[in-house]
Amino acid sequence: MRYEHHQVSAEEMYFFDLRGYLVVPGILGSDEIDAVNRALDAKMSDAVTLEAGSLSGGAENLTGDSGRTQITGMLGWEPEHRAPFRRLLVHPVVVSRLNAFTGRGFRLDHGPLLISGRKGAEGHRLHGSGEPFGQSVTYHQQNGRIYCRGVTVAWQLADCGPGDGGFAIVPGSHKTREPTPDDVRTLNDDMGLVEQPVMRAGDVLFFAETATHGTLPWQADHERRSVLYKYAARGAARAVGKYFTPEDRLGDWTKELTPEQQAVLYGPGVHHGGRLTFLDSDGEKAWVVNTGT
Ligand SMILES: O=C(O)CCC(=O)C(=O)O
Repeated sequence: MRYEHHQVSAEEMYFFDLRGYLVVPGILGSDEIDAVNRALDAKMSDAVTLEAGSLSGGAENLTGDSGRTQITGMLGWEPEHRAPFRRLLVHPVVVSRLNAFTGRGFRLDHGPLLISGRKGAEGHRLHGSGEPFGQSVTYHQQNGRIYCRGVTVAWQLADCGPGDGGFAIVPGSHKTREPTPDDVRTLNDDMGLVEQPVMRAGDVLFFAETATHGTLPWQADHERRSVLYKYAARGAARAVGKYFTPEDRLGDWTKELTPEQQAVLYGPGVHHGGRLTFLDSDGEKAWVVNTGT
């Protein structure tokens, strides 16, 4: 596949539209990967390990001897720990892809969330599908443009080799209009449809939330680390909330963010009376654009 890194290539558009996900490889260098991992290491004592069974939901092929380990709240951490997560929030490669996949004015709906686990950590029953209709995440395409209402961006901080487990998806399922058989969600009989994309630390994964996806039990000797940012189209709301501005939604600390970082932290809505700026990117930098209305 041809990646331009600085813009969405025609091949990337085709791949995302066809399969409902896309891995853009090699975006973070080893220094950047180390910076994120160091920040996570410093805060792992705050991480929560879920109870085994809570996400596998009784599916035999997804069971494990522990639940997944997770941590959130990174954007508000102490300055030395939060800086890498704030950079990733509006990474130019993300901005250029999300403008193409969700439409302009995309926003962070929730996250970031670290998903981690040691060998034997359970999987997550597959969820999401085109049927029933999911109004907050639906996938729509019109006049050569993609309007995917929920796109998750997952930064890989550890390798996911063949058979390691971790993120799994039914490619193409973001477009299905048929109910998903329960045996696919549990992997009792996935008909060969479930795929675990192979990724390396530093790669970034985009996936349509409406696609049928979940987690396979972690099988590798090293710890899994994936940090997920859940973005939504401007008019879509997934996590509920009654506030609009970044300060009202998340707290005063957002005042110290850059204009680019603030631009993605507003609540949903399209009639905003000129209060919003949108982001643009050439893949190397991202900048705010005044919307005027
Ligand atoms: O990366 C994973 O383990 C899957 C995450 C997932 O299922 C989700 O974000 O809804």
